[in-house]
Amino acid sequence: MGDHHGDGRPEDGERPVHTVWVPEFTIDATCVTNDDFAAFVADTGYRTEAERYGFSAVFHLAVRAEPGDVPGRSGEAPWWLGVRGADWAHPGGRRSRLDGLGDHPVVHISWHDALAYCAWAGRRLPTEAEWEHTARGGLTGARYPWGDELGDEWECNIWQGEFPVHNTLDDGWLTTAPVRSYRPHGYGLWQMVGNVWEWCANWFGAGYYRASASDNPRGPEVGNARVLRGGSYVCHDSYCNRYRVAARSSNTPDSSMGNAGFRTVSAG
Ligand SMILES: [Ca+2]
Ligand SMILES: [Ca+2]
Repeated sequence: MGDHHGDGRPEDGERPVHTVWVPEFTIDATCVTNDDFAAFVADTGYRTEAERYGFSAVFHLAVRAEPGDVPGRSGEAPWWLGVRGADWAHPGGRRSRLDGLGDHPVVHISWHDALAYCAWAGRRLPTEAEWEHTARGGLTGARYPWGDELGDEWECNIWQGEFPVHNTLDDGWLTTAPVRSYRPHGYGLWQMVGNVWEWCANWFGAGYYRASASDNPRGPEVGNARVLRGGSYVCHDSYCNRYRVAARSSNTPDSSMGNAGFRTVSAG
């Protein structure tokens, strides 16, 4: 695990590189889709945290809402807007629908929502170690699931152009892409990097790698934020090169946003 190249920001805690072992598990080849999540909601009547709070974070170019639904911007990341009425079924706000997005990853899902889905499906979230082992697809120390270079053809859904105002759509997508876009990596999984961030089970600790157990590490015992991995369609070298297999991020477990979802692993 960890950043073999020195690409990461020190505060993200991608180093030191260290060896871990994880027990055998199976993991979804793709993120949970809107169709998958709709089946869960139809069966259980579950309401996500974004639905209960009445808003979620939407990338500014993806907003489909009345002006009154968009009260303000955050100073730190003005390209993210808190949009009233944005939720998994309305990813851009009240004026958006899921039409044609059934095979896209479900978004506006908090960590708590992801756990509720997992409980229904008889699955669980991957630990951060399981996620990174999987993302590497059998390569050791590589930057991306397919190797060290981005290459001539896009292998993942990130941002091209001038961030955050002009996206050239070189990779085909402004926001989410269908979960089976591009090509699968060495283990046959799709889009471990790019498209949407993926929730992991454990708490985030920037200093955790210095103290991590080597046998099936499960993260710090306490924390404020849960781990997110893999980067998203908003990632761009100019401010966020976290579409690498070693890159780490986090958010509070009740947070939801239009560029984060999850995949599940076997519960056994
Ligand atoms: Ca893109
Ligand atoms: Ca991903």
